[in-house]
Amino acid sequence: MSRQHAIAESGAFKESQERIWKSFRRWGYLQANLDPLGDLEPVAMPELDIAGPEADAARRVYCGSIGAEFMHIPDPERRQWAQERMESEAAEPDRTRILDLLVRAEVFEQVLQTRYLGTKRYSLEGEAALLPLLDAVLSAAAEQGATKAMLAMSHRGRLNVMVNIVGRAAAELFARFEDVDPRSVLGGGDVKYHMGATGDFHAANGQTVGIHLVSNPSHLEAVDPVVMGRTRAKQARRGESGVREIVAVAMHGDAAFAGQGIWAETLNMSGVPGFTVGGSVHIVVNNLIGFTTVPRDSGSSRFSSDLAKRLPVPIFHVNGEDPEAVVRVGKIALDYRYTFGTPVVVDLIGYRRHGHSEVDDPTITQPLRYAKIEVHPPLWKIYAERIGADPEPVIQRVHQELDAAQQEAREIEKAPAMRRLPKYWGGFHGGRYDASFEVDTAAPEQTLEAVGESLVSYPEGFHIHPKVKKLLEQRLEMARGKRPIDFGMGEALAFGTLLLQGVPVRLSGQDSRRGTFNQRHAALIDIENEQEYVPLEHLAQDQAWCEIYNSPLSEAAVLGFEYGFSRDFPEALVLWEAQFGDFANGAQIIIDQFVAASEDKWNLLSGLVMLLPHGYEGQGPEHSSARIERFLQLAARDNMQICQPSTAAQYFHLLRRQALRMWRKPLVVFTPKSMLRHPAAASNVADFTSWRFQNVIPASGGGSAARVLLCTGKVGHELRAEQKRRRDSSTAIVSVEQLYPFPQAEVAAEMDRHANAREFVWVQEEPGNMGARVFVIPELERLARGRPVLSVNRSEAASPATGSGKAHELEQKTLLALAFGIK
Ligand SMILES: Cc1ncc(C[n+]2csc(CCOP(=O)(O)OP(=O)(O)O)c2C)c(N)n1
Repeated sequence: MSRQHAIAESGAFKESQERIWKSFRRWGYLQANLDPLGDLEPVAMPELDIAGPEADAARRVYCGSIGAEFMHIPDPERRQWAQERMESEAAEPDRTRILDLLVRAEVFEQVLQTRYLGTKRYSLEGEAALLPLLDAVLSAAAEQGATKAMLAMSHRGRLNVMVNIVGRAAAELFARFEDVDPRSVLGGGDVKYHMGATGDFHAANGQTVGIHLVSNPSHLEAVDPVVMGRTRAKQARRGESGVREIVAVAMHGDAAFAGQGIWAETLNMSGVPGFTVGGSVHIVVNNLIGFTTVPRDSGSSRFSSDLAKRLPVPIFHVNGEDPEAVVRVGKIALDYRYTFGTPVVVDLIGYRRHGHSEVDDPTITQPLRYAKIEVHPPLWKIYAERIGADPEPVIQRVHQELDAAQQEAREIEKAPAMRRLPKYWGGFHGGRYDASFEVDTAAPEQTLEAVGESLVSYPEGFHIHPKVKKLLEQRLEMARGKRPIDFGMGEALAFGTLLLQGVPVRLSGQDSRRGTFNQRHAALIDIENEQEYVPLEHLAQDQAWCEIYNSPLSEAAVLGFEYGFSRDFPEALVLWEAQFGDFANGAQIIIDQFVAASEDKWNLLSGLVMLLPHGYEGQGPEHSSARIERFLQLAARDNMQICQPSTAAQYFHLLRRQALRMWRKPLVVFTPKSMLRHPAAASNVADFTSWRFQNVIPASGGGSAARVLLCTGKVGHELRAEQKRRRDSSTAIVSVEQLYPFPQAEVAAEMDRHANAREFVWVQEEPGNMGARVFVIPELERLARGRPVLSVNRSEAASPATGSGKAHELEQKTLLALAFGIK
């Protein structure tokens, strides 16, 4: 053979070898040995039907206990990284540590089962490898410089993780099982497998990582964006080292991961500038079942993790019965997060030893799988045999520890708090409203003028859009008291004055930077190069930070994220804006479970602001109503504030009040659309330099009216215009600007002031079954001292508004006429 021929042949040989490896890198995961019970059959792949030593070697790497998906990532550097980690020798694992954790996982569940028979605990048995996996992830995180990990997880294995990873004392958990202190949570509180917990994880290298296991509701995956928002806030507190120091690790059930849209929304946000957290580790605790539903019925693809492939991120499937492979994958995943700053997914495949909960019988629906599980040994046993270790001493020790914890639990009299709040929550209050919380929200005239001037300034040579230029000129006149201040400027002044006082501002929402109604213009855009300039970031050297983001077109995840952010930045004004208030119902789970109820359930506060454009303007059923009625139905025990400011100054004071009071309660604001520029809603500078938010704007006049109309929002302006048109002097119009907590004293004062009024009329634009009517009428009746309380509203309806602009006008005309007593 000629030399040249030999070289060519060896080149061809190399190429064919490389082709073999490529095939296995690309498709090997489909034939990997991932399911401990063997129900997940390998997929026939002609590309992998190759024999020979090279194919055997590639098969060993890619079709063993780890199935790696990374060839869909376009960036060659990332593929190369994953390939090298897969194809290099695994580090020697700490087998004693692994066995210890496996024993702890199972003994903990058995003790709970024996002592608290018939109680739901959502056992981890069948997925015991989750503990060594978390241990590997968090230990690797410690090596990378993490000081805190934010953990999200649902029910499965949560109690186990609380004790064995978060480091809560088992005694505290047992006390929860004993329900030692029911009186403290009458009508409130939450079940033990939803409670959050904080603690310390002791990493393999001896370092400590603080852990926050985030409180969550039953609603699966709803916690995902919350944990990301919390992570981002904690990272922001740390500054430059934040992304390294704080890492998010989220666990998911396989059925929930495949099915819940909020997770898809959260994933989509992971690379968007206002929402990144420098990557996160996601673990699918995949027992191949959801309650009674098998994967075939849970989704349309082989793996529940497939959704994650919408992003160029790696997915590592791993057989949960090969703990050493699991530990290896945990480290690879964590290192990937730190190297490339994206999400990474570990799909931990195991089984579920019992029913969905322990009171459920799984043999009714999956008799064959459960016949296998019945005789399947626990993982610690399999592993101890595999490594030739005697597990008995560990088992004994863990039993002794848990027995002692049981004894200790009996002595506990008060429900133990499983967490401590970070220091930055010191000084803030929850609970009932108290007048002592009130603060002065007025701003000095010079400050307003200075802020106003900065708001309209931009760098030399910046090419401003002519329409924006005009708007800025108007704003300058507003700041100088030469023109009434409109809503957009009122908001900018609220933000600006707060920033100068050291209060950071974060706002996100769809198209929020410009503003859906062309009203905000937080970022100015150079028309020649699209460079952006945010005047609110350039007020003063020592001002607080200001971040205003356009969000993806998602409601649930973005609201969840901002709620989470507010949880870890109580000193900031954190706002989420709906495009139209109507769309906030896409985030209903976050509203119900976190915004409205987190104080009641978990004693956790938030000062989040929701801005919800609301008002009947003939724009159809889905651009009219932010569903005031739904928020009012959620209101109880001063859990939040629900307001509809009708002037720019009211809005200004409301935002400032929210930031400057130490009372941390969510604030729902129904914001205007057409009223944004309406002269009646504009305010004078004097209203900003004095006053504070008025819960009720009293009627003008001396109190001699025969009828008193009470209302909230834009209709008040329309009623006043109508009154003027009619030259009516016998009607008084009162604006209720805060609907909840209902300002009883102020409303009562107004009603009493009109001693001769024969009747009180609640007027609203919304249909009778919507709006504030159902909530307000009983309140008014209580205060009316026997005088009649009537209401004027649109007829009850299934959808909030008509689709016809003309019909709207007719309705509105009738509504105003009725309000003035014309039948
Ligand atoms: C949004 C939502 N829908 C339905 C339920 C009721 N539910 C609770 S657990 C569960 C099954 C979850 O299966 P999976 O995600 O695979 O987790 P596993 O329980 O198997 O660990 C269901 C349907 C819920 N909690 N949340």
